[in-house]
Amino acid sequence: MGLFDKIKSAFTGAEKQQEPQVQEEVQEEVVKEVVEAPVTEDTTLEPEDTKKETEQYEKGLKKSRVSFTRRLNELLANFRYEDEEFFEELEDLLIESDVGFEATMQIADTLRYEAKVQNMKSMKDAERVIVRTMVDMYGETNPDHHVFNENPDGLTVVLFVGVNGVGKTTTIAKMAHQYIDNGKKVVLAAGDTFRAGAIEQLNIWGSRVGAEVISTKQGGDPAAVVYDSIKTAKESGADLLLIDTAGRLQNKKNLMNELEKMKRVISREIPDAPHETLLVLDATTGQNALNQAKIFKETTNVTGIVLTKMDGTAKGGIVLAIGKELGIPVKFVGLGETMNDLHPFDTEKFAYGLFKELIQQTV
Ligand SMILES: Nc1nc2c(ncn2[C@@H]2O[C@H](COP(=O)(O)OP(=O)(O)OP(=O)(O)O)[C@@H](O)[C@H]2O)c(=O)[nH]1
Ligand SMILES: [Mg+2]
Repeated sequence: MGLFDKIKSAFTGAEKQQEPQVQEEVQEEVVKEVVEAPVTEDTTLEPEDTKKETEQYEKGLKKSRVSFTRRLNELLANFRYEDEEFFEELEDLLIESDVGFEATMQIADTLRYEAKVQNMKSMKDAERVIVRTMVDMYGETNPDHHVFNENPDGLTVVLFVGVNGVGKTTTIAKMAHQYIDNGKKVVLAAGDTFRAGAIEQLNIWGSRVGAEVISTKQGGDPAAVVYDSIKTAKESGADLLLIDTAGRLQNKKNLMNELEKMKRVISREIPDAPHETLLVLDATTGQNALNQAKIFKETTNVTGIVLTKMDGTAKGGIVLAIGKELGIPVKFVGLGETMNDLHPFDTEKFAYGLFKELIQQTV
C-alpha cells in the first residue's frame, strides 16, 4: 500500500467504510449500533501520545499546509484538460514550494501521463493524481526505518554539523532536554570555539536542561574539548554525548578539516563512534540548504539530517527535495522553538501535517 492509502485509512478511517451495496444491507443495524454506542471523543483509535504528536506536526506544518492547499485549490479551479499552461503553473507552484527540480518534474509528468491514460477531464481527477503522487513520493523517498542509531551498550556519541544559524545548538538543547526527561544522563561538548559567545550559549543551555558542559576558552582546540568530553562522559556513565561544532571558520576547508580531526579523536576513543553525524539544515533556506548539504556530504560521512524551522516556512516541500537529491535520511524535524518541538521524523505524520485537508477532500 502506498503512503497515500495508508494515511487515508489511518487518519480518516476510510478503511472502515464498506462497499455501498453491503452498506445498504447492514444500514439499519449500523444506525442502531451508532445510536447505542457510548460517546467517545475520538473515532480514529490512535493512542493518546500518537495523537498528540500528530497534532504537533499539524501545528508545526500549518504555514506550509495552508499555503500549499490554497494555491493548489486555486490552480485546480482553472484545470483544463490538455492545457499545457496548467502543467507549467503546477510546476511553478511545486518549485516555489521547495519540492526541488527532480520531484517537480516527476509529479508533473505523472499528471500529464495520467491525464492521457485516464482521459482525465475533471478537476477532482487531477487533484487525486497530484495529491496521491506527492504523498506516495514522501513514502518512497523517506521510508520509515531511518532510526536514530543509539549504542545499546553504553555511551552514544552524536556530532552535530551545519553552517551558522541553522539551529545546531538549540537542537542539542532540545535533544538533551528530552533524554534527561526520560531519565538519561547527558553531557554536552562545546566544540564551537570559534564564534564569540558560542561557549557561553551552550553553558546556559546546559544549566537550563541539567546537562554537564565540557568546554575550553574561545579560540581553543575543539578536538581537545571532544577528547575531554568523551573522558568525562565515560567516567560519569553518561548515556549520551552531544557535540556542538562551529558553523563558520576562516574558510570552508578549515571547517571541514576541523570536523575531520574531531571525528578522528572520537573514533580513536570509541571505535564505533560517532554513532550519528547529524547535519542540521534550516528549512526556511530552501535550495541553499540543499547546496550546503552537498558540500558537507562530500567531505563528512553524514548519517542523518535534522531539519529545523519547518514551522517558520510556508514552502514545506524541502523533505522531498532532500529525499530525491541527497539520499540522506531526515532523522529529526524541528517544528517550533520550545524544548518539546524536536521530533523524530515520521513520514506519515509529516505528510498528513502537510496535506491533511487535501487528503480529506480527495475522493
Ligand atoms: N521557529 C524555530 N526556530 C528554531 C528552530 N530550531 C532553531 N531555531 C532558532 O534558530 C536560531 C539559531 O539557532 P542556533 O541553535 O543558535 O543555531 P546554530 O546552528 O547553533 O548557529 P551558530 O552557533 O551560529 O553556528 C535560534 O533563534 C533558534 O531558536 C525550529 O525548529 N523552529
Ligand atoms: Mg551554535
